[in-house]
Amino acid sequence: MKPDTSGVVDSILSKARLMAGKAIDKDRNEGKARILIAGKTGVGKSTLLNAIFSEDLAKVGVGEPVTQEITEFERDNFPLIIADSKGLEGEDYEAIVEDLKSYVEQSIRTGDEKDAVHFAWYCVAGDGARYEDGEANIVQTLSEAGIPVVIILTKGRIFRGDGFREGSKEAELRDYIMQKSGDFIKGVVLVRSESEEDEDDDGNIIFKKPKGLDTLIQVTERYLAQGKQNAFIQALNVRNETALKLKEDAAREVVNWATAAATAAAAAPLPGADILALSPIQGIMLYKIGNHYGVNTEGTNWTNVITAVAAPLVAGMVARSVVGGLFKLVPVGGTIVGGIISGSSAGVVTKMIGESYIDVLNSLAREAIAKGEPTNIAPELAFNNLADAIRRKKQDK
Ligand SMILES: Nc1nc2c(ncn2[C@@H]2O[C@H](COP(=O)(O)OP(=O)(O)OP(=O)(O)O)[C@@H](O)[C@H]2O)c(=O)[nH]1
Ligand SMILES: [Mg+2]
Repeated sequence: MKPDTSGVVDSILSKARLMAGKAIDKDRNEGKARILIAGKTGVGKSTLLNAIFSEDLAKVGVGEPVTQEITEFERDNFPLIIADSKGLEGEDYEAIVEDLKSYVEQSIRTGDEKDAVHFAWYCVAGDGARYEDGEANIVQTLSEAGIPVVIILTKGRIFRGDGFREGSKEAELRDYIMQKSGDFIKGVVLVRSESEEDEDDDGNIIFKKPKGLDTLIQVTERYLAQGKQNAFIQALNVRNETALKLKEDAAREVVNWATAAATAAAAAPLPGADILALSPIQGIMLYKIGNHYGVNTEGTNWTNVITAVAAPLVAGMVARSVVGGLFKLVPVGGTIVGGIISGSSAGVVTKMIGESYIDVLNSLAREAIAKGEPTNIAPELAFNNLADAIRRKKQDK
């Protein structure tokens, strides 16, 4: 007779559910990040947003005019709100400044974190345009409202590496801006948001790749309000190396959380525990990691996914074990002995699943980028590759 472990499994299951629930609550409370983007018409705001974020919010999002000049774009299940300040053309800066003032004051007045503006990108055309006093006024207004501001020189032509080339027109404009607004900004970043056709010295057509976006992502992440970095990182598309790196780091934090949670949930050494008891934690882990890489997992049955993914980790007769609701774990990294699952081996299994998932998503993202394909990853593809990766890892052992 096998010992009846159902009570133990139930207890792990309820602990795992509790921990998964807490992780979701934390996300909810941290909420969305709101970025205000402003600058004259045609300066390249929409193009920049498309180059950086994984959703074309201005196209797919619901735009709600919140003041005369400002429209907010938002979408369900997307952690970013873009406040797009339109109509900065013409000479009527006073009205615009007043409008921006009342917008940011309104968001401060409610005192509600969800109404706050967390960052502002002020765009100036880098291709020879000027930086006007009215614009400096806007920047100062935003800064005095406590919003971190970065000035972006768009349509940059002359770069050195990912930044300015000293002596260039762009560098001159930067120096002028620093002199005017240096006290109110976190920096001036030069970007080229879309690749540009040019001619080399022999008249051959060459393409200059987008530039400066990695620097912009770094600066923004660094100065973004506490607790909002995760939302920002999640909203980035994977095309920029910096974004991919930040996503990987954030995903590793998720794995560390889940590893600790699984270890704690299965605190006592157990005679053969059900890995499915940990599926709430592992499901949340995969869900949160996937969010960073644009895997749309709405409606996913996580227990099924975890069952499929963990199958290679389960000894021998998978079908019987699944039917019985009990998994006998095989040794992973030598830590699971004789079907006993301790807290630490629950952690080892969880960590292995999480790290494999990060590897899988990183390579899917890189493949899509190399082929110039859209980088949203289909969940079936992600889960199949994850199951394959785990099977391969197990064979290597
Ligand atoms: N060469 C080059 N062209 C750019 C760049 N960014 C934007 N453009 C072009 O500039 C034009 C205007 O870009 P948008 O992104 O629509 O400008 P916007 O600021 O959103 O304009 P409004 O929404 O009207 O305020 C488009 O034709 C873009 O293709 C860039 O980095 N380099
Ligand atoms: Mg636009």
